[in-house]
Amino acid sequence: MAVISGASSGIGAATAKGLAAAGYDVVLLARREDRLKGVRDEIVDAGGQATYVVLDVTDNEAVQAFASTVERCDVLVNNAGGAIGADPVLQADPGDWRKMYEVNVIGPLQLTQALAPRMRHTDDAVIVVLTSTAGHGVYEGGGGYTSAKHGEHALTGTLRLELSGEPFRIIEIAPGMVATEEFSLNRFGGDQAKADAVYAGVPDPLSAEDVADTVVWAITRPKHVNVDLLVLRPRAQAAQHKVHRIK
Ligand code: 8X3
Repeated sequence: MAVISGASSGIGAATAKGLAAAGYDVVLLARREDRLKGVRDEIVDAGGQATYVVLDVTDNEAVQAFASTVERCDVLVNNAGGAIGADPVLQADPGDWRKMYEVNVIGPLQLTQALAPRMRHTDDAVIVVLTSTAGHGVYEGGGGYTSAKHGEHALTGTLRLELSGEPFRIIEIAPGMVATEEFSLNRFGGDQAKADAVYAGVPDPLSAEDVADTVVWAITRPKHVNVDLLVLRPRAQAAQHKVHRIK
């Protein structure tokens, strides 16, 4: 059984579909029930096994209550996360930074703490963390998000060290520019023009499905193969700041 957080849209939904197609029973977690239902229905209509639970990963009581209903879990994909704003450090709202730390670091921490004990039945437990290239470099206006994603990268690496010798694979996938329906829209508080500007003129940014393919590939490697860290960018993004745009 595979649990995927942030499964109501984007990379999380695409990963849930990919894992279901690979034969996993999937449990979809997210806050929005209408969206979860839609993803669940798509998976079931395609012949897969899926259920959903409405859950905010930053709410530890709810995370614990969910975990207490789980008997066995083989795969956990910590995907829920996101950015708020693009303000320079000197102008940024500390409240936004706190929210980003909560969803990108504390959320995965809580879900991992709650589910890891339920993954010990297998000799191939897999925990995937979707970080970002923002966890491996910084950029102007990205201070709150890059700080949180660096924190999530540190959480992932620490977990791998601490579970060494146990049958866990700890996999970090760090995508760069991915054009999903909501990431940039959420970042800019629903401002579609600002969200669109992020991808303007970029030939073929990554899609949610491109990232999901990679996540499913990493999970389905043999149990002795741990994809520690995989950085994934579109061809048009040679580095965080080096983005090829067609005028
Ligand atoms: C998203 C990548 O470049 O917007 O995680 O920080 S970026």
